[in-house]
Amino acid sequence: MKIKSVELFRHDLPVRGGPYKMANAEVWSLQTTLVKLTADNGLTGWGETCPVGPTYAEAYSGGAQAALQQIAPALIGQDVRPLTIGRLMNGQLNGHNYAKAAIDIAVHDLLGKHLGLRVADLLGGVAAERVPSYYATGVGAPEEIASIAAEKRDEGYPRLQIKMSGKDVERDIETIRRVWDKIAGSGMRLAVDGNRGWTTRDALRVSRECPDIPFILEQPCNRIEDLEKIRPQIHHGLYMDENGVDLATVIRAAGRGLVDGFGMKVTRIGGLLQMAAFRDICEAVSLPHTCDDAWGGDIIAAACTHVAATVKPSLLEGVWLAEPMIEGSYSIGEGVRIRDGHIALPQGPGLGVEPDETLFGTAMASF
Ligand code: 0XW
Ligand code: MG
Repeated sequence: MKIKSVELFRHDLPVRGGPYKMANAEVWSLQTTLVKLTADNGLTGWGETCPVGPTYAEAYSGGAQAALQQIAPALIGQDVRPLTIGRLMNGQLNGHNYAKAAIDIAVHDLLGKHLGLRVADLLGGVAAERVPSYYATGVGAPEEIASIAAEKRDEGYPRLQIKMSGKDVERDIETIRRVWDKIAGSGMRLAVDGNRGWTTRDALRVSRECPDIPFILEQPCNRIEDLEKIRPQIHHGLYMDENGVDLATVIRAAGRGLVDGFGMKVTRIGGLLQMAAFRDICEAVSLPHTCDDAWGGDIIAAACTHVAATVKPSLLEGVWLAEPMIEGSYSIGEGVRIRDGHIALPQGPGLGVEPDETLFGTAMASF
């Protein structure tokens, strides 16, 4: 089976009740980029990449679209094989993992459909048919975030991530305390996500002033050097998110004992093949991690859920989906949904979701 054509589409995903606020981003609507691969046997595979605005990571939708147009012509006539396509893409463009990931996801979808296998089976095999999700609040007033925490606890989410403003550390500490008052004893786990926003001074203060609250600190500061600086002085587990840009960085961070886990994004690491390697590295050194993306519709949601279903369950921190925060859906059928804080693995073959292509209009580019 060889790739016969590549089409790129753009589609807007409006934020329900927007904006969604993080320390370094405030977004009302996200433009997602979709890749459709058609094979010489008529089968199709879909991929997606959707940066959460231009300031969350070194990624933005215009960059994804330009990178995909640079790579796409070289795909025509190639065998549908994730590893060889990955190497081929590296030969066309240096870096730009988040764009390559959309092609990698589409290749997995197409190959799964061809072989009659779910993507999770292509990635090694299913460990769980239903995976835990977690809810991520935006930045907000302490009392507002505490009431969201209570609501999500009651909905059955096993984990909550709260976003810190990075601007007013006293208020951030108050938010943590109020949230913990609501969830302590419930079994719900807590991640405090700085999204790179705190100085090391403020991150140290948060940890020093909340020694009694068992949260993990996620990407509190901007750089790896900042994490190194606070690491020996904090009382909390430290997770890397935005700094985990590739496998080499993950290997260094894990090997040196810099972190206790990762928040990982399928597109940031370069797609499902890289994500499976990341999963195996984490399992080898017993580090827990999430399987998320920064944003995206049902194709991204399915990709995250399929890889999460293959993770050793004791190491899976959860799968974050943008689904509760997106107005509308582009899927035919129900798509991938969170129920009682958990997600059922889509039934295959491939990703197990089909987009309604008519919603995307004409392709922005075809090869
Ligand atoms: C909560 N997320 C998974 C979604 C937002 O894009 C940010 C991200 C994170 O953990 O930083
Ligand atoms: Mg994070």
